Amino acid sequence: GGSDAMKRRAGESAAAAVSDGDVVGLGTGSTAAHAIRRLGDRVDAGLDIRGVPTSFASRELAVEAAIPCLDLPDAVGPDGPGIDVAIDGADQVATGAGAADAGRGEADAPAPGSGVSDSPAPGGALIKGGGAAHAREKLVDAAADRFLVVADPSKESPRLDRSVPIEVLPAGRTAVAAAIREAGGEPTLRRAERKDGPVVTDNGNLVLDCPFGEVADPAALSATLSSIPGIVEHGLFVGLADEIHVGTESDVRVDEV
Ligand code: DER
Repeated sequence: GGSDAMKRRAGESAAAAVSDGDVVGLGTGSTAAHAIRRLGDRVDAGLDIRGVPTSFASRELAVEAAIPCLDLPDAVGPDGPGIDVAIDGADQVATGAGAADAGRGEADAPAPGSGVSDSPAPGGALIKGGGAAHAREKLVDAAADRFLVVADPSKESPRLDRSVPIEVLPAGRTAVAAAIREAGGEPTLRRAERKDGPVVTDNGNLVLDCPFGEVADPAALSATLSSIPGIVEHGLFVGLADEIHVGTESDVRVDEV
């Protein structure tokens, strides 16, 4: 639909930011897929890059695009080349005052009218995990020197208020669900569409989709979730992004985050 053209503009804008010799984190989802396809065109034209896929799906796309790939452990470990840039989508991007406090707890947020600049904290706040790939995505996106988010305008919101995907160890699902309720979430097991039973991630785990209402303090909720035993990874990406490329009706907007 219309938004596919906007997703394509976003993905191609980020793909243009990749330099010869780069190791590139390849995100998951339909917007990142546009970046991967454009990188394939650039590889055809002589660009020398190595991709680091974040899922079975993004590896398939990279193979189709003839982008040479590195496995995550070979890219990110102390002897690896490191990741120069990662390109990845998001389910939601905080753009309002909430983003300003994303990297700070509420307590540190400047009092209204205090005149203290509410400049957005570096790295912003995202919700990811719609494609159940956020565990490896966070590894790659966090390891990258630069993390470029690619999105259409429907992903932007003043504050984060979408459901947060949480990857859980299957054995831990009931204990984790209880802990998530304690933290104010309403966990539901993500059902598969073309398979009986739940979605199983590339890592063999399950996904709980957890709305928390409006997330006033993404950094605090991120820390709370990360402390719950049995959670493999949650979809709050706080303070990790460097730029967001937003495809619009006729153009693309690139914002520092
Ligand atoms: O799984 C993810 O985090 C993806 O980035 C995803 O949620 C965004 O997918 P889309 O680009 O197809 O909207």
